[in-house]
Amino acid sequence: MTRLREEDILYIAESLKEYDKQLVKNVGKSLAGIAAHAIGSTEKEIYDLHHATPVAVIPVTCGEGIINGFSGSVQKIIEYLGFTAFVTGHKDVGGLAEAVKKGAKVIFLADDDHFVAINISTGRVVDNGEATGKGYAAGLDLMAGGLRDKDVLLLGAGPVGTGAAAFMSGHGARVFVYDVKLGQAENFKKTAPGVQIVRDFYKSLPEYKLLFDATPSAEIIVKEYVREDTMISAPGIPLGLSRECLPLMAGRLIHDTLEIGVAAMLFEALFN
Ligand code: PYL
Repeated sequence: MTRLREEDILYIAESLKEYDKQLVKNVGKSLAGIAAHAIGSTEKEIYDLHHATPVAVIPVTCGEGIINGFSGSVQKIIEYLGFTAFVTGHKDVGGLAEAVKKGAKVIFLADDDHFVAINISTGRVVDNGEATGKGYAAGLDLMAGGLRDKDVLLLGAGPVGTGAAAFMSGHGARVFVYDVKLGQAENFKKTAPGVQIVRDFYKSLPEYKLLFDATPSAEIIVKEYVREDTMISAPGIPLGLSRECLPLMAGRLIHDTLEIGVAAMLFEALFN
């Protein structure tokens, strides 16, 4: 998992409204609508049932420590979705105690290896990787007008790819997975029924209109491999598209730093 830098996070809160407008224009639904689609629900159902659920975000100092702006950005995304959220004044164990004392029912916290949302009432634990995969797959489903009977090339057989494959296969897509570590793709196939393995990356890339980039590799997709109808859902950080591709992908690329993942985590943690 690529560790975010302060500069990756800096503008998230102030850009949320504009980013959401872009999602509605390009994908057809808002951040909340995409996250609700990821869990097979609707914004209305989630708000009707859970809008009063307080959420806490706990800064965690272990490992490489706090990323300035990380907890605050997670909190702002959750508030933007219409929920009450606060960052605990204390960190680590003190923050957990504070969150529970202040009545939080869902808590978000991240160390160097895991970013989770925990529903204290139900015991549900949601992993950022799988939730992000589902959220971005839901976005691709919406942007593509449905994935049923369509081929998707999934790049990256890790936790994000796992969540994505589950959603896409469940929505009728034929999922083809490539991973630079063939063994990882083979293990993935064992847990993801129906997924087929692709072995030659650059030979395969031009054959697919729908791409899902769940890799931490930068600039692996160059403009020679982008068709005028290519659609890419790209949770991977850094973005796997080369800069020269960006103008070619206007309106057909989904990519952000935390937004869709946090929204999908929250809705999955709330939903019983
Ligand atoms: C959750 C993000 C998404 C991509 N990479 C993941 C990452 O940067 N993980 C590290 C998060 C550390 C947070 C730090 C804090 O500020 O609480 N422990």
